[in-house]
Amino acid sequence: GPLGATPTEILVDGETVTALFVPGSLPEDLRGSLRDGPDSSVDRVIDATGKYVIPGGVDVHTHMELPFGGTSASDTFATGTAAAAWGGTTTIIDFAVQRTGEVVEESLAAWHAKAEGQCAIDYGFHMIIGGVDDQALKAMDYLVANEGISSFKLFMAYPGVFYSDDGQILRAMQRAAESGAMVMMHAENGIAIDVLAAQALARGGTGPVHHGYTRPPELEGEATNRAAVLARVAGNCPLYFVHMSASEALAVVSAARGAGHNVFAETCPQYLYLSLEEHLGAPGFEGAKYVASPPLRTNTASHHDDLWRGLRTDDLAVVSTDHCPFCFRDQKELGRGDFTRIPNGIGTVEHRIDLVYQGVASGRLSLPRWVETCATTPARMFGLYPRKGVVAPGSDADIVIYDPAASTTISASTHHMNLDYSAWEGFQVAGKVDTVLSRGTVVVAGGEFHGRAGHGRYLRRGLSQYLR
Ligand code: DUC
Ligand code: ZN
Ligand code: ZN
Ligand code: ZN
Repeated sequence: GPLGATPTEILVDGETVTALFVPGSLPEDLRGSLRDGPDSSVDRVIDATGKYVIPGGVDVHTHMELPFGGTSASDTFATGTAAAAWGGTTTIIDFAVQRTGEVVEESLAAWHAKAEGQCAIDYGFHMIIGGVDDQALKAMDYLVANEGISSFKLFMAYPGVFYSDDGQILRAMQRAAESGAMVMMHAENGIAIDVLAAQALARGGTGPVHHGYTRPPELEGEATNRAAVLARVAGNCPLYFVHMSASEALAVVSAARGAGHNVFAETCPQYLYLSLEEHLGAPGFEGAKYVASPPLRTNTASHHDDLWRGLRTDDLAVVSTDHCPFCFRDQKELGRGDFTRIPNGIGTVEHRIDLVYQGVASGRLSLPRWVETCATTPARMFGLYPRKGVVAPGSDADIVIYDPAASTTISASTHHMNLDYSAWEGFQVAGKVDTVLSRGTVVVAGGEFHGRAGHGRYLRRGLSQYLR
């Protein structure tokens, strides 16, 4: 194998990995059957010499078909999971949404109806609790015990939409602390942001760049600290910060982790590579392509470098995508003349493994950290390990063969997401997904898609395996 790899032979039976062998140690009867071909007990041999063989990627933050800002995220479960598979991701955890006044179990059923029979790869759900009340709190326990949903997202942003106030957050955290469920937090001070946004519009600041100016990193840092304090007061509630973008927020997580609290965080490729000036601040309405929350950060501070450091030190444990695509032509367009009406989101589910691998290619990240942040740790964090996130006897045969010698250029003209532009247009990528297996079935090989909608199954998850 290439640098840093351990040469290994992997035996798959049906949907499951059954054995790993040090090369040359394969029992003679098996080796004989490999040589003898089709009528032997081994049906197929895939030669991955010179390539990396890694566990299938686990993207724990996607929003297929999310209704948002009067429209819906453009990838369906069918198109989004196929695109994920193309990029070496074999498991997603999507966010089912409960809004104020809705019954949690009914909202969940509606999300199941969207995904059922549509997915090319296995999938699980977190639950967004948009209306924390007595009924929703009770439902949290029910979902943990009966539905395989062990994580709940709350929003400190988006007043009037998904927002929870501090009292609601504290109550949900107390509940989660009792059951061992994870609270996932969107940490931005949405009350202050709405004031800044209204002031910007009143001054005539209507373009996409104002989305960035009105959501300053201090307000991510403040909300992150407030959430960490509330989690502690709630009895050391397990707390996971989604889509961390700012140095100020990471500093809070580093301190909380240093103090031994059950605090974790993820970041996303857009916060590692893209900037407020270059992308959100692109001429005309181009910046709308990069409107997501939290926003891309300034490149005049050290956000990117700090986030890469966090990935190395494990203060950032996971890279997810927050995949939430909206087409430029007919969806981002809704916010021309008023940046607050631009649907928030970027589509990256197909490119996460490649984009994080660039950290390995450039020497910023070790090879094992690439696999940990993209597959192993997300599986452990959300109760899917060792079924997912590892190639080991008994694990699902979700396997990616990655060719470090190949390269690609990302483009909307070649990607598989249902999205009319790419936030990554022209990005030169070292390395390439070669072959992808989902539960023993080859879904991508030789530049062709062999997957099908409905192959993917719903995953019931246990509690996070990182809790103390
Ligand atoms: N952020 C986004 O960019 N899109 C959807 C929801 C969110 O929190
Ligand atoms: Zn969010
Ligand atoms: Zn999200
Ligand atoms: Zn479209």
